[in-house]
Amino acid sequence: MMPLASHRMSCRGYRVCGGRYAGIRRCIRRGAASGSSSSSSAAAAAREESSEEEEEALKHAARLRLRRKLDRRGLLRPPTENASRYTLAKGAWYDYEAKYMNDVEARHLMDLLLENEPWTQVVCKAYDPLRDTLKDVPQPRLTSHMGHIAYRYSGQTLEPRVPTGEDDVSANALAALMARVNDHLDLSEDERFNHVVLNYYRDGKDSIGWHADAEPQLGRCPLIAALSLGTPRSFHIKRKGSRNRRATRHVVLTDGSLLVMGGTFQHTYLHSVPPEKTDMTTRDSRRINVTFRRLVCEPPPATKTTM
Ligand SMILES: O=C(O)CCC(=O)C(=O)O
Repeated sequence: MMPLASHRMSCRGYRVCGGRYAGIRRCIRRGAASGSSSSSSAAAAAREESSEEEEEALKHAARLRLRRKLDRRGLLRPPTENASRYTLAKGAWYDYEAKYMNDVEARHLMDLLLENEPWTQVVCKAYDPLRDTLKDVPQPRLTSHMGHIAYRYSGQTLEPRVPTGEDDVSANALAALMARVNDHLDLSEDERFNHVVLNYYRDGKDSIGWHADAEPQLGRCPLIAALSLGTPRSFHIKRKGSRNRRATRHVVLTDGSLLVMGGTFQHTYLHSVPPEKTDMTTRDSRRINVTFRRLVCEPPPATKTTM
C-alpha cells in the first residue's frame, strides 16, 4: 500500500495537469481503493471517471464553439510568417516576432524618436487616503502620440497630431512605420491602425501598471501591435479579475520585436511592464514602446478635455 505521504505527492502532481479538482478526486479514489476492494467503491470510482470524461467533453465542445465564433468574426487571424502564436484562455491570444526590425534600423528609429518626439510626463490624480484628497502623481514614464482622431485614454484626451510638413521627421517616420506594420499584418482597409501611442521608459525604474486597452473608442476585441526598441523589458500578463498580484505569463520584449495582442485579449487579460528589480543604471537602460491601435470613432464630446 502506498504510504499517505506519497498519496499526497501524487495528488499534487495530478492537480497540475488534470484540472483543479481531478487530482483530489483521484487521490481520494486511490485511498479508498487501497483501503477496501468492495465492488461498491469500484462502481463509485467508475461513475466518477465517466462524469469526469463528460465534463472534459463538454469543455472541449465549448472551446470549439468559441473558436468557431471567433473565427467567424475574423478574430483568429493567422500569425505572420516569423511570429509565434501563444493562445490564452477564452479566445485571447498574442503573437511574438523577435526580429521584426533589424538592429541597425531599430537603433536608428530609437535615436530619431528620442531626439524629435515631444515627450511629456503626464500627471494623474490619485486618491491620498492619509489626507483624504486627490493628489498629483506623475506617470513613471514619458509619453507621446500620433493620429488624426482625438483619443480619450487613461483619464486624458490626446488631441489629433499629424505630420506638419516634410521637416516633421518624427511624425513622418511614425506614419511610415504605421503603414509598414499595417502591410506586414495584412490588415484590410477597415482594420488598419490609425493611431500610435509611444511610451519612453527612461531607465529600469520607469514602468506601466496593470491595465487593458479596452476603451470604447477601440471597438470590441481590438487588435493592438507593439514595437519595442532599446533595452529588453519584461511584459507581464494575467487574467482580469485575478486576485493574484503576480503575472501568469511573462514575455521578454527585445529590441526590434513586435508583439500583437488579439482576440479577446483586452477584455479578458491585463498587462503591465513593472519596474526592474535589478539595478539597470550601469548600462543604457532606455526603452521605447510604439503601440499601434485603430480608433473606430471620435471620443464622446462631453469628455473631450485637454490635459
Ligand atoms: O511598454 C509596453 O510594452 C506596454 C505599453 C502598454 O501597455 C500601453 O501602451 O498600453
